[in-house]
Formats: sequence, C-alpha cells, structure tokens
Amino acid sequence: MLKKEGNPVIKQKRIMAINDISCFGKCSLTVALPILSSAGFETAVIPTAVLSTHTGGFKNYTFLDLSDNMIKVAKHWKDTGIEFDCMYSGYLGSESQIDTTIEIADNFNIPFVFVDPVMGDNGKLYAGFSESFPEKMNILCKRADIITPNITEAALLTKTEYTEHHTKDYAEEILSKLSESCDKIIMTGLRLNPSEITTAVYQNDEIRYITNKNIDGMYHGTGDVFASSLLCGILNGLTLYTSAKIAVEHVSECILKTKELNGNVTYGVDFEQCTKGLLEKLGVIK
Ligand code: PXL
Repeated sequence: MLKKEGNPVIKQKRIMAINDISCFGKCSLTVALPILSSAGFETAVIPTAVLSTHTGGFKNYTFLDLSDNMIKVAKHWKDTGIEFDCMYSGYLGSESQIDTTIEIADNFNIPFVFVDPVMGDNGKLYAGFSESFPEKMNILCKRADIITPNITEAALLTKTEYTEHHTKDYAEEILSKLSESCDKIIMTGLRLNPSEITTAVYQNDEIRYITNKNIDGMYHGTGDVFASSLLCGILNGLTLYTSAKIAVEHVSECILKTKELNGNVTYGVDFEQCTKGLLEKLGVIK
C-alpha cells in the first residue's frame, strides 16, 4: 500500500506484462520491468519467449517459445485469485500468442488493456513475423483501451502503403482507419521533415502532435522505453497527451545519454541513467 500525502491509503496498481525476455539488448521485459517498478507499479510477467538477444541487428540468436506456458501461468494466477488493474502486451511471438493474450484479458476481465503492437519498424516486419500477423494483431488492438504503434506498425495494421517521408494527411488517413479498432492511439516515428520526429496523440476524434528534434541513429528498444514510460504517466493519472509528452522527452534524454556514453545502437539505450529524470517528470519524486 502507498500512502500519498493528504490522501487515504492508495492501493498499489498491479500490471500483467505479456512480452518477451531478450536476455541481452535492453528491450521488452528487461526495459518494461525496471521502468514500471521504479514508478511504483507492481509488474507480474508472462514471458512469451526467451531469446539470447533481440532480433534486430544480431545473428544466430536463440528463441525459446513459451506459448504453452503462457496459459498455464495465467490459470495458476486465476485459480489463486490474483487480480490485475492493467494488462500491458508487447512482443508476441506468434499469431496463437495473440489469441492467448485476448483469452487471458477476457478471463481476468482486465479493466485496462494497453497494447504495444510490436511487429516492425522502418516499413518492414521484424524477423520471424508472418505476413498475416498484422491482421491478427489488429484483433488484439480492438480489445485495447490504448494502442501505441509506430508508423510502420500503424501502416501494417491498416494495410496502408508505407512511405519513408510522411505528411499530416498521411498520418490522418492512417489514424482514421486505425480508430475503427481503438479510440485512443499514440503513433510514434512520424517524419514530417528530415530534422524532426513527431508523435501523434489521437483521442476523441482529435489529433495533437508532439514534435522533437530528430537525433541521428536508430537506437534499439526505444519503443519499449516509450510505451513503458507512457503507461507510467497514464497509471499515475496524467492525461494521455501529458503522458505522451513525458515519454517523448524521456526517450530523447535516454538517446542523448547513450550517445554521450558512446553506446552501441544495437545494444539499446542507457535508460538506467535517466530514471531519476523520468520520475521527476512523472511527479513520483521531487
Ligand atoms: O523492441 C521490440 C522487440 C522486442 N522483442 C524482440 C525484438 C524486438 C525488436 O526487434 O526483436 C525479441
């Protein structure tokens, strides 16, 4: 239990995170867990797979599929009477894992479902995903309260042709199609011009844009840092727009810190060095 000043006792929120463990490379659960925990949220995990590294930029990585284990873990929790305030799904290794995730959300009657439809970047699906995967992922998006696709994933979900340079018309076309699946969307990675990177926040039929200076270099795992810190803001009661703004600024700080420390883009960002800044932005610490 957390006691907030002047308030009655507030129950700690419990999240069910469904995502993979990439043992090296700082993405998925090795990013989500420390970020959510540091902001004061309990995070139980259902690992979808264990990989030696993530699949972007490494060769010969191992992949242990944990599909069969997912439903067993959920069943044990359900039988034990454990309840959740939120489900947060990320990297799902197969179409059947999407079915399992929906089944778990329904079985637990999860009140708030946050879906990061992880499946691609730079106009392409990540290694190992089938062409039919996005259509299936769209079914999970329909079960979600909030989705956080990057522009590639949003194009895949809506079967829109991907282009490298974007316009607001293009973003609006995609968001309008995507709003048939989910009415709260945070879409990242818009390149409206070469020097900037923009995030679109769609809610109540309205789009607001958050624009930042683009920092050179495609650092791996930033989507997970973004989604996890966004979720911290939302669960802390901040608005969708404010939470997105904090997440955008936090990712940018993580990238700058990694550059300063000469980090390898494939090895992920040094988000660990930026936790204090995130917690201050979130109002968790002063
Ligand atoms: O960060 C997204 C991600 C998560 N998990 C695995 C990945 C990727 C992106 O490549 O390969 C295993």
